[in-house]
Amino acid sequence: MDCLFCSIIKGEVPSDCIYEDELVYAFNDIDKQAPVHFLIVPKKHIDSTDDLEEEDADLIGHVFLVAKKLARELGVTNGYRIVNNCKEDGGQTVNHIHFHVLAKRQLNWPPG
Ligand code: DGP
Repeated sequence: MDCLFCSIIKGEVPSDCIYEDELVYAFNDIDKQAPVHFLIVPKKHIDSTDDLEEEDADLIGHVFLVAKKLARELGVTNGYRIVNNCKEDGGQTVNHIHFHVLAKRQLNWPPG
């Protein structure tokens, strides 16, 4: 199965990596929507949030703790947004679960 984010995690496709551990890989988004905009991608291939299983609960908790840690390290002091687009209506374009972290500008609500 061809998966862009699996290829990025394996280093087969270059990326601007900012963090990696045994569970997740984080890199700057190619299509930046805020001064800080990176993706946290579980190394385990899961298509979307809709495909999560009970056994993935700790992994997703870890994603959020990594988001907090990286935001702090990047000097984010005024808040941030974590976004997960799920499947077609949710606006997901890469079918490997991932979490956007956006910061350092006032973000709008509601989303489009
Ligand atoms: P989503 O629409 O939620 O599935 O977000 C996918 C994001 O992935 C989108 O913001 C652009 C980003 N992206 C797509 N291809 C690449 C790539 O090759 N490198 C990087 N760094 N980001 C990518």
